[in-house]
Formats: sequence, C-alpha cells, structure tokens
Amino acid sequence: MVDTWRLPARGLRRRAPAGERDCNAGRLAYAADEAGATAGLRRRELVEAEAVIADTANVDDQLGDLVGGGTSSLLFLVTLLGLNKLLLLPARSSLEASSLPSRSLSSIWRQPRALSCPFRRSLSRESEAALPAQFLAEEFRACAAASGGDAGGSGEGKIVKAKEKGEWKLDYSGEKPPTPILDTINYPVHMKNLSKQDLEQLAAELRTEIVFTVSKTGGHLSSSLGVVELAVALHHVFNTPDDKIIWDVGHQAYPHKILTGRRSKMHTIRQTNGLAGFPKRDESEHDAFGAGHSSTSISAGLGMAVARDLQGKKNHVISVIGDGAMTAGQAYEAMNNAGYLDSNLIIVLNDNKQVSLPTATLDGPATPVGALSKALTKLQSSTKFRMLREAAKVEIELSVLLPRIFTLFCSELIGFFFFFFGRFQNITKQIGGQTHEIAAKVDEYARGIMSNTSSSLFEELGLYYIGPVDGHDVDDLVTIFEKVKSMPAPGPVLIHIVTEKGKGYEPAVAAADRMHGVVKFDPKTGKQFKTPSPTLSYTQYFAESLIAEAEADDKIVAVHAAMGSGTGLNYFQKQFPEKCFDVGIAEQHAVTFAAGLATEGLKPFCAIYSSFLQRGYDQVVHDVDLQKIPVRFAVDRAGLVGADGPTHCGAFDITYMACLPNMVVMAPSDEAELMHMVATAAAIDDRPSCFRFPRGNGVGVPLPEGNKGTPLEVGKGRILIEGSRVAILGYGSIVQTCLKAAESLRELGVAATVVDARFCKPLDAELIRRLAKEHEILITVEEGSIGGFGSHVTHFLSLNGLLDGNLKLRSMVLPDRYIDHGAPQDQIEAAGLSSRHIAGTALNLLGRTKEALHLQ
Ligand SMILES: Cc1ncc(C[n+]2csc(CCOP(=O)(O)OP(=O)(O)O)c2C)c(N)n1
Repeated sequence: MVDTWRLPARGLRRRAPAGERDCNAGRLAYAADEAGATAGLRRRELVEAEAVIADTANVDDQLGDLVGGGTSSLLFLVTLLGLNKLLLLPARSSLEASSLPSRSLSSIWRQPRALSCPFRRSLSRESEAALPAQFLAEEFRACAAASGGDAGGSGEGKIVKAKEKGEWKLDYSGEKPPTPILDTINYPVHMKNLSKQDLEQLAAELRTEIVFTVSKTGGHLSSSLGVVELAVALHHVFNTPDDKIIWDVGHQAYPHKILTGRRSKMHTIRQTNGLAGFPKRDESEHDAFGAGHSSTSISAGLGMAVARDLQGKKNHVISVIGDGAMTAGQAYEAMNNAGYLDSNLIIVLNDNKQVSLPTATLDGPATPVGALSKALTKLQSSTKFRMLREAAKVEIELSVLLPRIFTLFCSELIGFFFFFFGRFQNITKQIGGQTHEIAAKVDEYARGIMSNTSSSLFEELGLYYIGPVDGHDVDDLVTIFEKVKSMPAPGPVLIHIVTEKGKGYEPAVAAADRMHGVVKFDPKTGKQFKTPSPTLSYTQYFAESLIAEAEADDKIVAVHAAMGSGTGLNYFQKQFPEKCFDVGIAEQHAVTFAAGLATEGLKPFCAIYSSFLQRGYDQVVHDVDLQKIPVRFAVDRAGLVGADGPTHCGAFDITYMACLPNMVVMAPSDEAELMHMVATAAAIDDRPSCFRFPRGNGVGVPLPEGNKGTPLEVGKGRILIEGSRVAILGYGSIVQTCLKAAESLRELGVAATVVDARFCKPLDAELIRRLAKEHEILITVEEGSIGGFGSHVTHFLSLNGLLDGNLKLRSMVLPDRYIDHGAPQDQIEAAGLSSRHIAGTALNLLGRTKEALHLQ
C-alpha cells in the first residue's frame, strides 16, 4: 500500500499544478522530493495516516447508513448526541499504533474533518498533486532551512522576533523579513497540517511581509494587517477554490492574495499590468467574487450558497464583512433574505470599530458613526458575551446537541424524520410548528441568552450569532470555523470577530487614519514618502470653497457616506461640526437624506465619489430629480483614478446625470472654476445640480478671493483660445489636455480653437452652433463613458441640422471597456485621451496622417 502511493520524483513534477511549478515553494518541494529518503519516509507516514482517516470516515459513513436505515435506535441516539466519535476509538488506536510521529497524529486527530475531507476528495478525483503538496508542507520547511531557498526567507527556520509575553515582537527594520513558514506556502493546500504554533507564526510572518511589501508599493495597509489571523484560519480550515471566501470591499485581501499563489507578484500590486488591489475573478480562482465597493459580500455569498444547494454541491461559502461595510442597506437586505432562505452561509463580521474613512477626524480618532457600532459595542461589553466567547467551543457543541436531545425526547418519530431531513437542513427550523419554537428556545437558552434584550439584531434577522470572538486568536478562529464547518445544517451563521485595524504595526495603530491607504513609506517609522506638490487636490479646493460658501450662507450643510477624508468634508466638519453629516457607507440614504434636508429649506451638498454615487442612482432620479429638489452633488473622483482601478473609476456620471431632465450638470476645467461651480450650485435653488471633478491636484491657477467663487451663468461655456478650421470642445479637467493638444497643433501650424464647455446640461447651444458653423472640424473631449457630453453635443447638432453639411465631428470618450488599474498616465494612454491622441485626431481629419503618426 505504501509503495502504491510513493510517487517517483518525476511523477510529482508532472502532477504539480502549473502555478506552483515556477514558484519558490514549488522549487523547494522538488528539492525536498530529490532529497529522497526523508521525503519518502514522511510520505509513507502520511499515506498511512490517510488510510486510517479513510477508515474513520468509513465508520462515520456506516454509522449514518445504519441509522438512516432505522436498524438501531441506539446508534441513532448516539449519533443524535454527537457521540459517534466515541465509536471511532478502535480506529484511533490503530492510528496510534502506526508509525506516525506523535505530532502528526495528534494534529490529524484534533482536526479529523479538516484533514480527511480534502484528502478523500483529492484522492478520489485524482486532482493535481493535492496529496503530495499537502504532505510536503513539513518537508518544504525542512528543506527551506536546508537549502537556504530563495523564497525570501533567511532559511534559519524561525522568524526574527519570536513571541514575547503572548505578543509577537516583529521586526520592521526595512530589511526583507525572514519568513520560513510562509516560504513553504504557495497555496492554501500547503497549510492544512500546520500546528497551532505554525499558524500563529505564519500570521506573524504575513504581517511583516505585508508591511515590507506595501512600504514599497503603497496601497491598503491596515485593514489587511487586521485580518491576517482570519485569513490564515479561513484558509487552514476551508478549501478554496471549492469553498468560497468573499472579501467585502476587498481592500483587506492582501493576506488572502499572498496565501493563494500571488505572493511573488505582490510587489506589482495596483501597478500597471500588476496585481489588482482588490479581489478579482480574472486574477485567481481563489477570488470567488470581485469587489471594491462595499457591502456586497452577503448577497453574493447567499447567491452562491443557494446555487450550491440547487445543484446538490457540498462546499462552504464564507462572506467576510467589516463593521463599516455592515452599515450599508444591502448588507441588511441580504441578511434578511439569508434568514428566510435558510441556506448554509457563514458570515464573518470583522468588527474593528472603524466604520468610516478616514478612521479619524482631523483632530484624532473618530467615534464610529451609526447605531450599529453602538449595538456591537454593547454586545462586546456584555459579561454574558465575554463568557460566551470563552466558552465558544462548548457553546457550539451545545447548540447542536440540545435540540437533538430535545427532539429525541419529544418524539422518536420526529427525531427519525429530523434525522432524514435535519442532517441537511437547519436543525430547529425544519421541525416546524410548536416543536420548532420550543426547540429554538432550548437552543437559545443553551447559547446563554444572547443579550439583555434576549436576542441580538442578527438573531432577529434569522442568523445564528456566535461571538464576539478574538479575531487575533488563530486557535479560537480555527476551532470555531471547524465546528461551524462540521455542523450539518446550521443555516446562516454570523461569527462576530473583534480585531484591531493595523494590528501589530505600531505606526499604523498610532496613526489617526490607521494608515488605511498609504503611499510608499519607511517601514521603520511608518513615515510616508508623499511627493510635495505646489497645488492642493481638487478635493481640498472643493472643501475650501464650500467652507467659504457656508460662512456666507448658514443654510449650507454637507453630507457624505463614510468618506470624510476622501471628500475633504473633514475640513468642513471641523469648521461646522453641526452641519456635516457622515451617514456611514450608505450612499442611497445619503441622497434621500439630503433631499429631505433640502425640502425644509437647507442647501445640502452631497459629496460622493462618482463610482459610489452609482449605488444611490434611483434616489438621485426618484427622490431628487423627479421632484426637482435642489440637492447639490459634488461628484469627486470623476474619470480615471489610477491604482484603485475600474471599481473606483468615475466613468459614468456624465452619462447618468445628464440624462435626467431637471439636473444641471457641470464640470470645472481647473480649481478656480471648481470654486465658481460650488458657488453656482449654492445659488441654484430651484432644481438639483452636480459638478464633477477628478482625483489629483489642481493646475495652479489663481483662486478667487477668500476661496469664494462667483456663480456662473448657467449653460454658458467659455472660449479659451480662438483659432480656425479646428475646434476642440473640452468638458471638465481634460480641458487642460485639450490646451496641450492645441499647443502641439500650433507648433505644426494649425491654429485650433479651444473651448471650456463648463456645462453638459444645459448645453451652451449658441456657442456650439457657432463652433459648428465657423470650423471644419469639431472634436469633443471628455473623461467619461460613451453617452455623455459628446452624445449631447451630437444630438444637439443633428437635431439642428448642423451635421447636414461639411462639418467633421469626432467625440473622444473613454473606450467602451473597463480600464485596469495602473499609473494615471498609462490609463490615459490606454484610453486614447492624451494630448497626442487629441492632436492626432485633428491632424488625421486635416489629412495630415504622417504628422499624426509622428506626434510625441
Ligand atoms: C459603496 C462604497 N462606499 C464607500 C467605499 C469606501 N470605503 C472603502 S473601505 C471603507 C471602510 C470600510 O470599513 P470596514 O468594512 O469596517 O473595513 P475596514 O476598513 O475597517 O477594515 C469605505 C467607506 C466603498 N469601498 N464602497
């Protein structure tokens, strides 16, 4: 038997998945394999273990068969009581008698399901190298030390700073940290038989690795640091890609990426052609669902769980959602539906008490917004909950046992029925009627009576609540996940874990914003290398001018959805704390809330990123535009956004706003214009209005006095350069690029007119008519999708017969596809919206194609 499973070195190589072949740990695996005797011996031991595990599984299955056939009520009782493991003792003794080293033995016995399931599956379907890879984890480690492998570790076999007084003392010296365990792990399959100590060390190594990597690339830091133990525990217990882990928002997925085959590419994260900063289905089969926008994970997870059930599959689905993301309505819609559909779904609520961004005001740490965070705090401070956490293991066992005992006592007939159906359905809920209610009460009692109000919000929604659990205790997490995983039909379960954002990295923990999103930084100090700029960001100019407006008009108020720093409204908040509303990650609510404020005579500015406003679109249409309510939308991050990529790209706002009948739609070409548009929006009080502005810094034009703009005439553009033959009509900040294109054209002897359209709605009809009549070529340019400004101009021209003559019209817009994350200049090039592209378009239309090709 042993020989049957001892694979020759070449066989191993053939069977290794492609992704593993070229990776460091893969090389170490082969080194281990070549090492021969040791590797062979260990494999033999493990193969024997597998045989015993298979035996125990057989006994388990036979038990089920016997009882299912109704032949033994004793066995039935034993199974109901969860005592069937006792019957496996003979198998266990034979395992003990085998030649397995005691450490492997005990870890296998401790986690029979975690080990036996993937093994059985991999053997039965002969999947690629799952068995050897898993078995080789220990060999990898041995060989990493022996070979001084190039996987990034020191090869010394231990992390630089070990655990002291229960805390890992990690070294952030800026040197590449030694990561001996991480060096052995390329895919989750390599971490299945790690001991508790190994898992803890793995988490510590991941933490140092993330700090080291992100210090060189920039990106999201502290959310990932807060979930390393969670990621380790999830990947240890569950088996992706069969099991699905959905990371809400996805900004915390760096440890997951590292553990799922992407470690060697982490230095490319968020860069052109590099790894995405968020989970992405195209990037890895381990990324079950793409994200970037928050609060979608429970809906997606529930869909996957129901699809699994309908198709008779048996995998697990886990949605990981933060307490911030949990503030959005969609999360509750999903939980409500999950409680009703009752499908097996595991929701991990990662509660780090940081709901909004930044995680602090300008003056220091911010209190989390919303009632939910208060409720969670109450739950955590409850003595019963603390006791519950300590007794988490017992609690879960009880939750399974008590209904079973109860059911048995009620009626063996019901119990029999329950066994048939209940094994695969929620235990108490499936019994039905009064019996269900009584069983549910026993269940609740067993779980310690959840809180003072006897049942938490989540319980009311139909979820089985477990927690709060220390989210930095790998052992607890593993135990709970294993228990939940082994429950036959728990329905939707919510595991509430408590973590610290930035955990383990002092500069992040100490920083007011927890170093949520960072540029490159010095790992020793956490000091970020911010490039000094002579100008401020558009966001800051917006905030300054809104403050100036509010100083002059006490009716002005501001609303944002968990983005105080992102929208600059933290400055406004500091000045007018009573007039600034952070509503949590709740864009839909933000819009209708602003509408409500406006109906009572206030002048709300609702500042939301272009891509996030998509979520509040029906509210924009139905609650604002249809009723002509004067809400002012400050649409930040309009156009391409660089490293955040397509999830955050503000591509569609011109299109979705300008199609609304009552909306005034504007875009400034520079920061001074932005200030004028803030003033214009403040002045428009009979209908809604919006203005879009990009990520990035202003161009350095003189600002209006006191940062207070002057209202513009609605629907009037301005001519910046008068030329002939060619007119370039720009909308928004891309007007600056149009000016550069005109400069290139001028050098080639072409005098182009450049116009700043200012308004997409209403269009400056008179100006556009004039441009069409006085030029041969009209080019519209915008950093937005098809259907926006260019479409409105074309529509106007065609309706007015201005396309019936010789005019050559071209609309330059974002291409009809999503543009990947990357450097802003690369994205502009990919979109074909650089000054070279604009000038080239003009030259081509003038018949000067060769010169167009040679443009720089
Ligand atoms: C719909 C939407 N609105 C706003 C954001 C911006 N955003 C990214 S992370 C974040 C906070 C998320 O908090 P939480 O889920 O608790 O995760 P943490 O950052 O605390 O780890 C916000 C508001 C977003 N990603 N999606």
